[in-house]
Amino acid sequence: MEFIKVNSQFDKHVALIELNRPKELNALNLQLMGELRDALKELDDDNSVRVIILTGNEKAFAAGADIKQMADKSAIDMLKIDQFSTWDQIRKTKKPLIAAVSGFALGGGCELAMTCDMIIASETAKFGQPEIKIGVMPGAGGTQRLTKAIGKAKAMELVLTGRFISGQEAMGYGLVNKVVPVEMYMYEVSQLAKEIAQMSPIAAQLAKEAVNRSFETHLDEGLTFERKNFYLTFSSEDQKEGMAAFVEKRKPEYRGK
Ligand code: DAK
Repeated sequence: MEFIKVNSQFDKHVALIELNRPKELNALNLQLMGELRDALKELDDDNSVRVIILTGNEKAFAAGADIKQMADKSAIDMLKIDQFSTWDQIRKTKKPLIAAVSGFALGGGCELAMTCDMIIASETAKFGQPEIKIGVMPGAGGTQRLTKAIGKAKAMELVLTGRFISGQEAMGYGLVNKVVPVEMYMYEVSQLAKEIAQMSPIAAQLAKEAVNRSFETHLDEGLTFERKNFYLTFSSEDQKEGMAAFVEKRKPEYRGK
């Protein structure tokens, strides 16, 4: 792996992926995205991992897709490269995926953060969809996810002006879970990951799937989907363990079975 670093044992049941193209502010070239897709798939299949953190560095989470790599491409070149399958694969990660964002999260970088399930930001974080300034528009979910996350008026403003917003502002719009000083954001995200890693990984996966379903369906169908996943949790040993532990007034020991 040239452009990402993976630590599958960052903490108990917690894995960490760091984007690692610092000189280019973690611009997302095709190789990096391929490596990220493969790493996420591997961690998703690894039974010892329950939560995955995705981060960049203090200066940049990711400043977008690699403009230099895209600049001279034709529409057909872009179609043939078929980046969508990579992004789709990332979107289908089953385990909880938390973005730890400091510095720039722009264009594809902002879209990548929004693909994650939660975002912890540092006070220096800057979110934006500046594609309009280079004559294009968001292409990896920006117009859809940003609008769902922050509403039409603000999404229009960001997409049409290319302006950046701070982590604090992003939190005000509901895009970000928490904003903390820069020296704290990795600590904060690891605390959140640890907390989730203590839960039944089966319940966590089914719950994540149900929350995400709410974006894709109407209420009735979403409620049916939720109910089926709820019933499914009763086929796990973890459900028996969780409820027995409650009754016996002890801490549950989930085994992901
Ligand atoms: N691509 C390539 N290189 C980049 C880059 C990027 N997005 N962002 C920064 N760099 C490089 C700079 O060129 C510079 O390289 P050198 O000149 O040193 O070789 C180095 O990183 C440091 O950047 P700066 O010197 O510019 O640093 P500053 O602090 O002055 O400015 C900045 C930071 C983030 C404000 C600025 O670098 C900037 O505006 N960057 C571009 C931001 C941007 O426009 N992002 C959106 C790109 S379009 C799709 C999937 C994804 C996408 C589309 C489709 N499909 C699935 C189909 C996504 C599209 C995009 O993201």
